[in-house]
Amino acid sequence: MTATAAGWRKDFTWGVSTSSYQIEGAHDEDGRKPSIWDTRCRIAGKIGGGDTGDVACDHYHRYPEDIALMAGLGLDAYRFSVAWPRVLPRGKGAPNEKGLAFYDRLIDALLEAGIEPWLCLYHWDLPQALHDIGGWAVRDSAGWFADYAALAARRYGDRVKKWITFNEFAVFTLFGYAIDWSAPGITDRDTHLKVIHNVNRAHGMGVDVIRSLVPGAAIGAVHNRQAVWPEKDTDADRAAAALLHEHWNLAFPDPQLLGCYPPILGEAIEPYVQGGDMAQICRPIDFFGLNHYGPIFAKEEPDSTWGFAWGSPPDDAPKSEIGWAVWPDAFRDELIDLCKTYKLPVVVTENGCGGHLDAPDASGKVHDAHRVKYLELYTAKMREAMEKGADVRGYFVWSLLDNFEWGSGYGPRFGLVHVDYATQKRTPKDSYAWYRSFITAAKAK
Ligand code: GCO
Repeated sequence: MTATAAGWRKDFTWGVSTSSYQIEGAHDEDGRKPSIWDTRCRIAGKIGGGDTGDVACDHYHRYPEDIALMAGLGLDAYRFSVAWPRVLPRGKGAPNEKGLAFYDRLIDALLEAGIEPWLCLYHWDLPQALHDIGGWAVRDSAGWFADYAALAARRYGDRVKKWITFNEFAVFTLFGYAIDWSAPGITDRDTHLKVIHNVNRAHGMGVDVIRSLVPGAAIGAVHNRQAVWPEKDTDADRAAAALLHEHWNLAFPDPQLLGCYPPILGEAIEPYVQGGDMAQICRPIDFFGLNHYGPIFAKEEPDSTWGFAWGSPPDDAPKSEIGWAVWPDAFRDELIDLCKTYKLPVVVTENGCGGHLDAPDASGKVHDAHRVKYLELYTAKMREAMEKGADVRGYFVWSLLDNFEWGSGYGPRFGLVHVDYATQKRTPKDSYAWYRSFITAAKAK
């Protein structure tokens, strides 16, 4: 299916994405218990500015105002994540009714505003209580996730028909268990391998649960997927890029959609694979969620967990204000490659641009021409990919609001809407107006 000659497909979904820990706040309100990110934020030196998600964008209380901002864009859909420790404070066992009721209110208000809820079950905030008994490193974790998925499916499945099991499997596992850039900050090869396999098993079990409990559900998984290039054109950096490519781009989509691990990782993970695991992991899903910002770079790092480290883009490469490579052709090529490799419809579940300078001027306006330019470039390349046959069904900007950018804290701003964290004042940026006009025009053709 491709873009119509005159314009975008009539059923193309335009949205925005957020995540629970990055925007909700209310970290200990109404029964929510700590996640591994609450714990990490309390370890000195781990988060830029010493920031935490304790308050974030106070979305837990301000969601009506935020939904009004979504409606102002003319959105079709909103992708959010459920905070596992809000609905199951200890990760399993007794649900927290007040936590469950928050998402009832959110979902009902979205539907009232004519915005389709896209629910992601896991956007990195594992209940600390589960980590304390082994977390993703123990095989029971897949069952804990399946039980959590069942709770959400039974509670929300009458109103939510778009389901995502995990956000960015490769990012939270690599950064959390091999590089110490994310919670829980472990750097151990064997633990990382167990976590990769158990998260894959959890995904497969989650798909089965949602499929059995939510009639008509469209189920997907979200991967941050992009080209991995060597920082220097040397054998060592090329080998580093090949291994990071397996970790970043293949360790999850391949077993989930092709039924096998990529070669180097496959050999390393073999000791943790038990009979029936691969069939449990590889379950039919309905869309491939793609988060994409730009290509990433690898360099050899002999003393690291896997022998590779994060490299830098070439000095002359176009970059965003936060130093990420801006490479629209790589986005086009990624979309085309994905469709050929996995033969699934693709939904761009995150694409956007970080900035440091977004702030209201004397007249109170937030001019973010850099973000408008990025979004223009990337949506044009998405259109080009579709005209070359890529089956792309939707596009969600990361993000509606400036929010907690993990290890960087509140420094980088990705929002179409500026948030003054001291006052919680929301100010739509120029890119908000651009997106609203873009959606209006795309729907008109
Ligand atoms: C990710 C996450 C988001 C980030 C966004 C900017 O891709 O890391 O999905 O939570 O905030 O992508 O880094």
